[in-house]
Amino acid sequence: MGNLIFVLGDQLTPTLSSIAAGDPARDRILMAELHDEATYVRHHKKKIAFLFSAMRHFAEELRGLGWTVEYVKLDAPDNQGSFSRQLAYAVTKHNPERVIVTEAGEWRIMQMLRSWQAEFPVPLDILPDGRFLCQPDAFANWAAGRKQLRMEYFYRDMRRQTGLLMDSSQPEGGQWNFDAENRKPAGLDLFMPRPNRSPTDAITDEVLALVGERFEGHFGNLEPFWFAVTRSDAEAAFAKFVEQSLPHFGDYQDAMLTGEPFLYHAVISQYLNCGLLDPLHICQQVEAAYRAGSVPLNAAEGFIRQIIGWREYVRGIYWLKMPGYDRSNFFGHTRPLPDFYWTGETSMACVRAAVTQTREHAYAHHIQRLMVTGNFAMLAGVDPYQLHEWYLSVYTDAYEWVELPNTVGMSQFADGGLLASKPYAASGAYINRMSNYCGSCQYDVKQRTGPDACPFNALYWNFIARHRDKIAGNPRMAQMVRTYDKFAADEQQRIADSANVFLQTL
Ligand code: FAD
Ligand code: DLZ
Ligand code: SF4
Repeated sequence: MGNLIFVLGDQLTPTLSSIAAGDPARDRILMAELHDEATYVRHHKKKIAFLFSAMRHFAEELRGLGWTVEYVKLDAPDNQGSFSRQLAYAVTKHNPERVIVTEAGEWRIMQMLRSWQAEFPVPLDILPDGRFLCQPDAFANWAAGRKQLRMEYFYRDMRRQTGLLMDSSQPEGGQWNFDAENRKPAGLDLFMPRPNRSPTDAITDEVLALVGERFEGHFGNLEPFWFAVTRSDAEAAFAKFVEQSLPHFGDYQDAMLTGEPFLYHAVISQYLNCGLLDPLHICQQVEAAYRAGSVPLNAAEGFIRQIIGWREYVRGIYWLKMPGYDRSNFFGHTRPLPDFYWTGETSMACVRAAVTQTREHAYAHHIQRLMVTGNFAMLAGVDPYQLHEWYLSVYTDAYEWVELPNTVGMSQFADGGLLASKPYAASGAYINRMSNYCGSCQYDVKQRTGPDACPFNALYWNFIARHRDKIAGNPRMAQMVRTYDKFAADEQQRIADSANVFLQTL
């Protein structure tokens, strides 16, 4: 035969470099559902089902384009369980001239690919992943010599590079960033949009049965299952977002509401990250909606910033800092992850809401991840590595290249400020301002200490006190340290006591 093209589970894009390098008339594509990949962290059942179904549908899409696809289902007799064993098996079976693969999204698997180059008896080509707008070496060049790697400057370069929302050499509307107009709390609205719900088909039903049986003990509800698993359904879900939610995306980006997990968010990261949607293409659609007058500039700019700014930036940080970044622990936190991250059984209404919807949907929006579960973990001193494994396993969109910098860098400040300019630490007042959770909570968000006080409050001031040496020099934290210093000694003692009593219950 000709070449063997190994397509990994998050490479479901027909224009992928490895596929574009092949010839359907003589080459063969290999894809495999692998026990090792589904269990190296115990992924949410819905995440595994989503990916297996999307992989199976992609294999069909490729066959429709004339490719020969060897698709190894999880329960196939010749399933070897791991990337390395599956490839070794296929190489022995087909004796290809070359093996072609697009570089993997994770450092762990890139190491594997590189080891194959030495181990396997056939030449192995590793091609760049052209689905990203900034390649790791370009990011390293951008980062070289800079004292601080601020996303905002990276983002401006990406705007110039892509031409998105540019008015010749100037940013559209005269500003790069319209965040000052964003971040309003949302009100309950009967006409709140909902993400598109794709019906399951026979392929998805078969996968759901398989996952239900083989990964029964994994976290999360398998059903209802409504994620898109084909490119056309993912595109339809995105089109619905542009029409219904995007006009309010900027306004309510940071809002949280009981019973409304999705608000005006796109709920597309799972599609982008496995290759069903293309980042540049969707940004171009958003720009077109703005230019057609159906979306305001603050929403279009805010959305495009998340994709060509944050998404590319965290990937750049990941490849710049791996290996080793995953073990960052600036504050030296060691507390085990509390059980309620799995059960949702806590009296804190905000944490309960975030964990419960995570169990149901394998989704929580950015502010829930950052300011509820992430913030709580940092204030409580949870080991960032354990928290990283939690985020990696519970969200359908979670792959290490994007999850790790968001967890370790943005939410835990465990890299000491490489990614974030200050720790995202907040007391209950922030959650109260941005949500309606506190109204139904057993705790009183207005009290700082005592058994009825919102735990975020004492934990927040206790965090400031415990880490004052590490944060007092940060211009954006110095004011909080000064405020703490002005508290009377007995109030400082009450804060420490309240925080410790609460922490002992974890
Ligand atoms: P929207 O709010 O509608 O935003 C649109 C798109 O922008 C997203 O789909 C996503 O592709 C991109 N985006 C927005 N913020 C970020 C960001 N900070 N980093 C990268 N892309 C971003 N995102 C993941 O894709 N995978 C993860 O594993 C992941 N883990 C996270 C862990 C923590 C602790 C935090 C704080 C954030 C994490 N994020 C992760 C970023 C963000 O929360 C999700 O991208 C977003 O919630 C996905 O929902 P959405 O599609 O509705 O996004
Ligand atoms: C996340 C995941 C899961 C759950 N299962 C598979 C799988 O069965 N086969 C596969 O090829 N990839 C899977 N993945 C994605 C990988 O763990 C990994 O994130 C990507 O291959 C990195 O490029
Ligand atoms: Fe969360 Fe505190 Fe509000 Fe309760 S009172 S919902 S714990 S912020």
